[in-house]
Amino acid sequence: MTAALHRRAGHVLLANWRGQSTVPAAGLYPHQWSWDSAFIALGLRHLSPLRAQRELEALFGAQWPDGRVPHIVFDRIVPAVAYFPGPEFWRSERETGPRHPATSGLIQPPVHALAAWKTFLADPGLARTRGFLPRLYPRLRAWHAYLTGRRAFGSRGLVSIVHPWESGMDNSPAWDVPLSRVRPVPPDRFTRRDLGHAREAERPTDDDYGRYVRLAAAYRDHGYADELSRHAFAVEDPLTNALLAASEQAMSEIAAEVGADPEPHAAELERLREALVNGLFDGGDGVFHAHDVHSGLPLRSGSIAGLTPLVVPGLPVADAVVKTALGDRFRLGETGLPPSFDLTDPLFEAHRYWRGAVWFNIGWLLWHGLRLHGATEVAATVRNALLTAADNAGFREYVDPLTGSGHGVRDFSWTAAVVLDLLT
Ligand code: 9YW
Repeated sequence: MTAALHRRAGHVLLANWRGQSTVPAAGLYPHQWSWDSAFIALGLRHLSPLRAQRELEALFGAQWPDGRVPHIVFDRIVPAVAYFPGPEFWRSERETGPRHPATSGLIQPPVHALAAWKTFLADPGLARTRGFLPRLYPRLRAWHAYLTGRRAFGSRGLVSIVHPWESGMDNSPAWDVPLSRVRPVPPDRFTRRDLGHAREAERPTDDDYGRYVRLAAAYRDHGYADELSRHAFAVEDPLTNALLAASEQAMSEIAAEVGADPEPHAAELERLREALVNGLFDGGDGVFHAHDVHSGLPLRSGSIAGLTPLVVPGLPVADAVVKTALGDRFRLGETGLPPSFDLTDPLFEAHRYWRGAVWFNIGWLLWHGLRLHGATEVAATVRNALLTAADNAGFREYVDPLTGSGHGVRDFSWTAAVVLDLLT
C-alpha cells in the first residue's frame, strides 16, 4: 500500500496547487486557508521543499500590519460566488489598503512556526539559499506578538479566540454555550455556498452559520478592533494556546538558525505551558477545557481539543491526558482514529463535521504529541489507522471514528499532506 498511497497523496497535492499555494479542496474551499497551509507544508516538504516554503511565504505575504495572519487569503481570479463569506464580506482592504491581498479578518490556530521549522529541515541548503527563515522569522514573531498582545484579554496569560472559525473546529459542541448568546442572522440574509459541495447533514446548521455571520460582521464593523467589550464570543481555547506553545519551541530552533536569541522563545514556551496547565487543565477528567472569558467559567466539553496540549514539550500532565485518550471517551488505543468529540457524550455525531468525525490534522497532532511524550505504541496505532482510513476513503475531509467510512469532500489537501508526512 505504501508506494501507491504515497503516489496518490502526491497527486492530490499537485492537483490542489494553484501556483503560489494550495487550496484545501477544489470546489468547497477555493482559496488559501491559514492552518491548512501549515499542515500542507508539512506534507509538501517531502515532495517539493521549494513549494512548501512558498506555501508559507504566500500566507505570510498576506499578514496584516498588526501582525495577524488571516484565516483565508482570497484568490482574486476565483469568482465571488464560489465561497461565502468572500472578500466583499470581510472588506479587509479598509484595514490593510487596496494593494494588500484580500483576506478575512479572523485567524486560525498558530501551527505555522512548527511547520516552518520542519519545512526548513526538509532541505536546509535550499532554505538557506533562499533566505527562507531569515525572511519568515520576523513575520512569525509579529504573528505571535499579535496573539499574546492584542488577544490576551484575561489576566491568565492565555490567548483568546473571538469566533468559532478561529478555533478551526467551527461547530464543536465546546462552543454551544457561548454561541447560544449570539442571535443568528436569518438564513435568507446570506447564501451558503458550502451546501453546493457537501451534504447538509454533515455540515454546520443554518443557525450555526447565522451566528458565525453575526459575529464576523460585528468584528468587521468595529474595524477588527480587539477590545473584549466588542466581542460577544471570547474564549481561551486549549488547541490555540497549545499550538502557540509548541510553535515557541520551534521559534527557539529558528532563532538559533538565523542568529537571533533563542532564550525569549524558550521562556515563552515555559510561560504558556504553565498558563495552559494552571488555567485550562482539569485533573478530574484528565483533559483541558476551554475557558469562557465573559462568564469566567470553564466550557466543559468532550472536545478532542482538550487532548491536543500533548504537542507541548515537557507537558507535566501528559500521562493523565494519554490515559484519557485511551479511555472509553476517545478509545485511541483500540481504534487509533481520534473522534473530534467524546464518543460517550449524547452530543456526539459521527458524521457531522467537528461534532464527532475524525480529522487528519488533529490525528497528526496527537500522533506527534504522543511520540513526544513516549507513548510510542499508541502513536503507532494512530498512524496506522490514519493511513488506512485515508487510503480506504480517498483522502476524505473527515471519517467516521467507528467505521472509518469517508465523509465531506474528497482529495482534501491536509489529509494527503498528513499521509505523506506519516509515510516518510
Ligand atoms: C468552512 C478549510 C477549513 C478549515 C477549517 C474547517 C473548514 C471553513 O474548512 O472551515 O467553510 O467551514 O472547519 O478547520 O481550515 O479546510
